[in-house]
Amino acid sequence: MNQIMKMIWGSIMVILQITCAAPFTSDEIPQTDPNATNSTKALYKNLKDVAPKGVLFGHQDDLAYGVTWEKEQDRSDVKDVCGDYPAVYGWDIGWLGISEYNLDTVYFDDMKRWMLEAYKRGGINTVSWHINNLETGGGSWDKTPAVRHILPDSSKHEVYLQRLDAFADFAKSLKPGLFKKPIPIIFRPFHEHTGSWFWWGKGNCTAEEYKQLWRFTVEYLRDVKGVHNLLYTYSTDVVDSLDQYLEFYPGDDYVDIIGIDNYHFLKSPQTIDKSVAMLEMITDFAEEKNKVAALTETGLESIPMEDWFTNVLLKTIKNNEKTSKIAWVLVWRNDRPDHHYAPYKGHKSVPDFQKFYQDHFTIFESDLPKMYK
Ligand code: BMA
Repeated sequence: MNQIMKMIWGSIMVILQITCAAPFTSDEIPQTDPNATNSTKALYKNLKDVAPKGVLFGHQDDLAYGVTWEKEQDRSDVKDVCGDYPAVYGWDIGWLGISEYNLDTVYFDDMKRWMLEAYKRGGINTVSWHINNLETGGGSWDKTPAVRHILPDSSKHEVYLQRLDAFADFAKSLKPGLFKKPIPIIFRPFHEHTGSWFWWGKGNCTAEEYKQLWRFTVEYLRDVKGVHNLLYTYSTDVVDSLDQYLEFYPGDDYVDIIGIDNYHFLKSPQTIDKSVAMLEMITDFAEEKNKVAALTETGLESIPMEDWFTNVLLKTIKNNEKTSKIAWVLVWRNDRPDHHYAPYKGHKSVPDFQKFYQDHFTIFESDLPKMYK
């Protein structure tokens, strides 16, 4: 090879190395899916990076309605009171596949539009699933045992597959542009299972049945339906110990995010210690497993305590180095004056929420780094 050819060949090799270099190291890739889309991998890595630096604020159904309004373009009760959107948007797909709208009357077409709007502004979407009892057709709170009936080779398995197919279509349809891959979703099915109020909860199914259902769900969505834009969140209700937390844990390869829902011990400053201990427990476990921890649901219904956001919630999260490592906190929906978890215009908790917003540790949408790059 003459000198010029050598130079050209050398340059080609350098370009190839740059363009083909794996952008993620092996422990940055979500363990549930090595073939996750690049933006899903990026979201996972960026959640890990941002977790110790601050806490993302999330709100359920934020764009869909507020205490005194519904379906107003670009409106959000959170934005009404602090001028910024939440960083994390919670949605629920209960009734997907059997109705055009979910159990709280949010139309799935609207939900998809809002999810894409949130993504385009840089926000993050997480989806929970108040799925009907597939044995009886009743709601999630119908405790008739159903898990064993929807597992493979059982009487209601086909019905479960139809629901999963509907979710796979939903997840794959969330494309931000014609030739773009669907946007990442943080999927949080079968939550609060350490309590016994849902049909997938303790006492209504065995831990083994729950694990089988979870693993089947991941494998079916990923391997049969080819859904590669999901991060899976395991979230219990409040627990006393790591053993209790892990009783239903389906395994490291089936979970990306270590979550906990905690309304119970965040009702007053008196129980902060218990909440602190639980956050320490999940951030320790997440660190050991190289995963992300999150306070996946909380809130004080109708916020009768004016300083709840700073004096209970933020105090718990910022309590110490370990508690500070949760990636996000999500408060539940703003339905009506006696059932809302974020403030709305005129509510007495607004001044304190503004302090919470201004605190350097809280991250709202406009503070977010680029989560998909
Ligand atoms: C509950 C309440 C219900 C709602 C359900 C699912 O906590 O908010 O009104 O239907 O969540 O979103």
